[in-house]
Amino acid sequence: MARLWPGAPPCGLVPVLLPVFLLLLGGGGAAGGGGGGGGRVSSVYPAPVVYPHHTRQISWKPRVFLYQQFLSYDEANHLVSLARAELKRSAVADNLSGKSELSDARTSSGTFISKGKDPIVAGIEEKIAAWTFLPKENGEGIQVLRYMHGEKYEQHYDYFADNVNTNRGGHRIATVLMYLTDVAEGGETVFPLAEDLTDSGTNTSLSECAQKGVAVKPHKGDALLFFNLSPDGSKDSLSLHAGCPVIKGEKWSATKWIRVASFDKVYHPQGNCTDDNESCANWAALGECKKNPEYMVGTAALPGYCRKSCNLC
Ligand SMILES: O=C(O)CCC(=O)C(=O)O
Repeated sequence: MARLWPGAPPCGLVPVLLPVFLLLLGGGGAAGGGGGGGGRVSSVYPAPVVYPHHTRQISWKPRVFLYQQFLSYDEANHLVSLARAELKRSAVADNLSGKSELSDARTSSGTFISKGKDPIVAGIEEKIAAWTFLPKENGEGIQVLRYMHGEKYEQHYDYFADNVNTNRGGHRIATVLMYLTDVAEGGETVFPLAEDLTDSGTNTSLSECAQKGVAVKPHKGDALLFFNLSPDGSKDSLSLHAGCPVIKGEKWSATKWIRVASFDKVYHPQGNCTDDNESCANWAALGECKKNPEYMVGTAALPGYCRKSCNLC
């Protein structure tokens, strides 16, 4: 059942041809082109360049695609260095209230990076929009995750079960998952319900967890795109996926969740002075404004869900 997607570059000529492409695209010289092609190409580029031939279809049900060498090594390293000092234990959204809470199902550490935080982050976000054909404004901030030995994200969906998290931009239509490191063993992303197009039998280079479905092995710079909603907008139950436990090494990844509509526009009839959840007052009384400021108060990039109860206005 399990199928492995190797990380070898799709075309051996790419490193040779890349500088020529970049020159033709006007990005030439030391700065190079769009950063979409070469794994070790440095620097930030003026316009996103996406190479369609780098993309492979992993599955059609659900729709999953792998772009090899989507990020340059410099871009991957940059995301790790921005996140390293800010890591906190990852949380999941409660199915009813939508509130972030800790769970044994997700044991990584992570942090969100504000949209457009610096030119490199902005460049990556441009490139994601160019690849997915989905507007930049529909994207959440990139979440960088670190998985140490044994850490994992058990099977889950990226669309929401609650009605609170959909207030801003609706469901997560698609997910772009970028691998920021290689992983010696384990740490694969697996789609247990995906239709296997090949009859490759058991692949022994995959961990036991990954053999339970169609799996992708993390390779630094590669990116996965998968759709959580079907083309008719309904939830795609086949999009169930998991991050397998890391067995050897450390896994760093960066997730960009993309909504159906704008995540940047927050419509509040009474300005921003609102509570978006009926439990906000209770949570504020329990000290959540201080304990969970990203959700309650918001970040520099986005307002939180309980601004009124946190006395911000
Ligand atoms: O780390 C992985 O491979 C999976 C991560 C994931 O499922 C998510 O961020 O939604």
